[in-house]
Amino acid sequence: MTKRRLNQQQQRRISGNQQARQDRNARDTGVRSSDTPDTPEDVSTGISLEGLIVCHYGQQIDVESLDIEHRGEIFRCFQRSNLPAMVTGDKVLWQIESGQSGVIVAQQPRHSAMSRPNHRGELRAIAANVDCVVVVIAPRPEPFGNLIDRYMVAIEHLGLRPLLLLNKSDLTTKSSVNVEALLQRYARIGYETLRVSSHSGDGMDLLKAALAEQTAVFVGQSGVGKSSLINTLRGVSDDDDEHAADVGDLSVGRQKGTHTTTATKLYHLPGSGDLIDSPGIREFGLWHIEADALMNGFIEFRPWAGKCRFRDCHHQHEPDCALLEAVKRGEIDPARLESYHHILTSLNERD
Ligand SMILES: Nc1nc2c(ncn2[C@@H]2O[C@H](COP(=O)(O)OP(=O)(O)OP(=O)(O)O)[C@@H](O)[C@H]2O)c(=O)[nH]1
Ligand SMILES: [Mg+2]
Ligand SMILES: [Zn+2]
Repeated sequence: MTKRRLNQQQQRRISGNQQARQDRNARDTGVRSSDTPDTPEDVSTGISLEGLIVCHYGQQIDVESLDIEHRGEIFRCFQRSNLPAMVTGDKVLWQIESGQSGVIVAQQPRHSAMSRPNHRGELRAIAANVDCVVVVIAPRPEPFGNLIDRYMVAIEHLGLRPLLLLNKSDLTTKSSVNVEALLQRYARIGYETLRVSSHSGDGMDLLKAALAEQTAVFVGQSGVGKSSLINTLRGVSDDDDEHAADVGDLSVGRQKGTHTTTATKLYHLPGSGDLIDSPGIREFGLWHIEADALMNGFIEFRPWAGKCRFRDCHHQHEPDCALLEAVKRGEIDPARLESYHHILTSLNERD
């Protein structure tokens, strides 16, 4: 079955048709067409409108109308079976079926996507048309393993902007992992980092400024406060049942997240920009990449690529290894080299 994506000519034709229809509407009625009730015309002629996927749960997809017709309204849609899998953030063409429901008839081209592999190792988008990936960590739940490194490698390969965010700066912790030191490690490498508290508001203005005009997806472990951060950025209280994204307490005892958010959802930031909330994850498996590509994802290793004495150097105990020497001189954090080896081993084991 052929997957339907619009070519440029089709898109031009559709937007031309839509523009003509909108001009006609405005001329004939003198009112914004979104003020007019649904007409049978929408159904019978199958007019395609522009829309944005704002939430995707199983088979059901919420599409926000971007068309002058019904702008800002949400329609519960399903997608035609010949279309590729779509995700929150995808721009689509859709048609009204009845009332507030509709059908997606085409996917518009994506300029980017945040992706991760599924259990078969195939790369799957989790959010489309994303500019920035906010990797959230917190003192509680404690960051685990080399999750941050895996995220950073993936974000680098996908050509997106990473922002490492330490939330819950209001908590003082005696945790075994010193999250402040962890944040500093990435800041030293040159990554953009911020330290905030969604509860006290500390640093939230800086975060808002950093995300202006962007579509940012929030990722990380369950319970680090992704949904709470999005609520605070939107000026909505966590307790506002009608407008807030659901926020869930950590488990009693182990202080782990409780997987409160179950669907990836897009929220508009007042002013400019969009925020995408995603479910917390247990681990981020990388898709298959070669050692060279993995090394390239550790951005501070790049100046040393190809500088080892042996072309097939494994950077473990070989003489004149440029990476080991850089570690000795304090130019590479040993934890990052260890993390690189750890990821490489796990990729090889999986294969
Ligand atoms: N002390 C403190 N607690 C916070 C802060 N931000 C969020 N929390 C709390 O952390 C817990 C988890 O918050 P959520 O926003 O549900 O976390 P999440 O990352 O969206 O979790 P999932 O949806 O399960 O992935 C809740 O009890 C929040 O109230 C903060 O800045 N300080
Ligand atoms: Mg959440
Ligand atoms: Zn080497």
